[in-house]
Amino acid sequence: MENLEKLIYDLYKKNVRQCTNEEIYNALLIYTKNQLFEKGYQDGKKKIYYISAEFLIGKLLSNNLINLGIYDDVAAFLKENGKAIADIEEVEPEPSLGNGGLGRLAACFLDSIATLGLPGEGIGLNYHLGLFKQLFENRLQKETPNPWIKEHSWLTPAGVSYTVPFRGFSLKSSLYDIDVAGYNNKSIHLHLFDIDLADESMVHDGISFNKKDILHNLTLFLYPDDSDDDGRKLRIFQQYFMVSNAAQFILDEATKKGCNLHDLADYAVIQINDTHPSMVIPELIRLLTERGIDFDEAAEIVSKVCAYTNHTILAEALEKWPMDYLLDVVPHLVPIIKKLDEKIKAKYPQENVAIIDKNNLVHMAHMDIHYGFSINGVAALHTEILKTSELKAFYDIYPEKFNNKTNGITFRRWLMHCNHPLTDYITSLIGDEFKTNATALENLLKYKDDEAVLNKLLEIKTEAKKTCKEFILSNTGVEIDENSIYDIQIKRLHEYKRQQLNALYIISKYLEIKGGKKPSQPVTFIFGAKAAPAYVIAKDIIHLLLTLQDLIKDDPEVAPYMKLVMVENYNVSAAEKLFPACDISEQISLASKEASGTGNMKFMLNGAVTLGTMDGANVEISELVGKDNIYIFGESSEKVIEHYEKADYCSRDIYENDKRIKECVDFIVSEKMLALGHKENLERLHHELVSKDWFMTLLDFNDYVEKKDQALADYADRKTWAKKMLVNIAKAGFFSSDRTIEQYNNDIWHLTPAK
Ligand code: Z16
Repeated sequence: MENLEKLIYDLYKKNVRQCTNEEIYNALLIYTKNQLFEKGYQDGKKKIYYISAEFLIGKLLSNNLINLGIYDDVAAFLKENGKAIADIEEVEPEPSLGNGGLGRLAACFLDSIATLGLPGEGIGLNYHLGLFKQLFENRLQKETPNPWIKEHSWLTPAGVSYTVPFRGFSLKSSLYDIDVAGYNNKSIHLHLFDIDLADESMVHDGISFNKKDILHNLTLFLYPDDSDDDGRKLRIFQQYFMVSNAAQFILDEATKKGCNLHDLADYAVIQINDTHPSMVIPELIRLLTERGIDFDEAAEIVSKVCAYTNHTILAEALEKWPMDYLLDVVPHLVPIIKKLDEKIKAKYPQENVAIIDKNNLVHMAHMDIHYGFSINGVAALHTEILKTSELKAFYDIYPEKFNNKTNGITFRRWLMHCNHPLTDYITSLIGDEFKTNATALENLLKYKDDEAVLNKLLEIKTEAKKTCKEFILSNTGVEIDENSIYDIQIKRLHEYKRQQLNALYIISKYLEIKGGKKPSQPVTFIFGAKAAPAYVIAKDIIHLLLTLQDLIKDDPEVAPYMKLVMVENYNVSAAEKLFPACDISEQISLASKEASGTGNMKFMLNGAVTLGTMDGANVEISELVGKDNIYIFGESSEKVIEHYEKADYCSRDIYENDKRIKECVDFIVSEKMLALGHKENLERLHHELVSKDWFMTLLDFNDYVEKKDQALADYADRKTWAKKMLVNIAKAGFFSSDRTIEQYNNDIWHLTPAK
């Protein structure tokens, strides 16, 4: 640590003790970037280019120190000098370059690609103001910009620039790189393309800005509001800017290594993350034909390079661009897309597999499937649903292209970084093999009846709950009880994820307590969620939660038995404080709707027990831990799909025929609630639940209450509960993103690891 000490002195002419946390952070940033540079980068003939509109990387300092193997030394050095690394971490701004699961998955994947020594790169956009920062005002979500690029940051200008043509003008790009350290291995790059003229000063009134001023707004925000035409078009501008830069970059790199373009597939494989980067297909074809390759061969080459990952079956998330928009933004791609479509129509005349449909909409996923060599879903159930229902017509044509890659999470961030006490304890029991071979966690199973071990796990959990309590106090102003059960639902706010089901349960408990039935153990219900700015009902659900939070907190009859807290601006940093503290993990999406989920894995790894539906990766979790170590409820995905096919679900019938359900739903618009909350929001939500309830909340309510009551009751038997915790941790190894990436490499990418 002498060179760190020297660097700090050179920078500030002070010793560590006299420096502010900001100064130490900046010095550590420079120091860490140097270390990463010195360690070097992975390279190889063939590379994976993971193109994604989102990389939700979180703060990087601690993670980089861990992966460089110097975290303990740096922490000890700071401590000797009267500083705490946790306080230094607070200085780092969190980039919000993603919405949720998909963006965080991309970040976990980069960590695993680097750790496994695979030559690869991430390619995306450098959004200056990120997604948005969530504020609560008047018990409503308010959006504000999240500027994260300070004078010193993890970005390094790469000195690379391309010209990207749009209709009537072109834009010059600049590339910025972020190093992603492998654990005990070299680094890879995250390449973020930007424009030089991005003008943050054009943002006013929260996050509104002139959506037509592309020259200045292109990289300001991630996914601006897509509820109006300008917003949707801006998204096409962003997507094309991203993939044109990516395509030019990839061809450049390959050519430099001796590729003659005919053999591009020996140099590059592109993973298309959801349909956001799909225009890379026609763009690569355009560039190849410009370089003298004929159209049919270009299409064939690209089909050997591109692979597509599907992350959802929700219709509104499957992109279909109106041809007019494409003509308006990227007219030079239109003849290419039309030719690709004609080739398909000649072979497969059925309407449901066309790229361009009869309404002149371009189906991006269809283009990916026809002109890519692999399509994968992100959990076993999800891939099955793709094959048998959502994309059945394609599976019938190309069964060999379909494969499953169940998602994973990096244990470096989601255990070693966010939960040092648990990591150290596991290491003391089974050594540190699990850090590079996650399935070694199963060695913990031999302690499942060891009372000392079980007690220690409970002790570690209680400590984590105390730490989390401090975070919650500073974030929400609410003091929670560390001896209560922590029941947590943290994820984007969406009706299919059913935060409203959780809210209805809380209402039912509230009414029980008011009726004199006191629970034996206090419970804290914790939420964290951002809603899309234009998603009205999602914002109404936030309002319901914030109103309930105050109603309960200020009711002396109820407050001793339960609390509800909603964390403001839920993000990766907040997540790191919440996962270690959780007892009950809420994974309650309507079966068939959550492609995988990854929060479910983070909770399990940190010793929480899942309360969930048979959806996404919950299915695989339940198979691994067995029925004694998970609480499953709700209608099956087959039945749910059948309800949609027959259109026979009627929430009003349930509401009118079940007294308890009616009482809970009506409580949303009760006098007590209306006295605190806004009539418009609460009535709209009530109406939605009674007359539509598209995601079948009421259908699963009774089963949910039963299983949740059971879980809360079981918690009292501390030893049996601790055993459930241990089994969950021990079985989490399968969900390491190292396993996922190894499967991507074996089945799709075929790269040679550097190690
Ligand atoms: C997203 O986060 C996901 C899917 C999608 O189409 C778009 C976005 Cl921004 C999520 C899925 O909802 C989730 O189930 C999955 O675990 C995650 O992607 C990663 O695959």
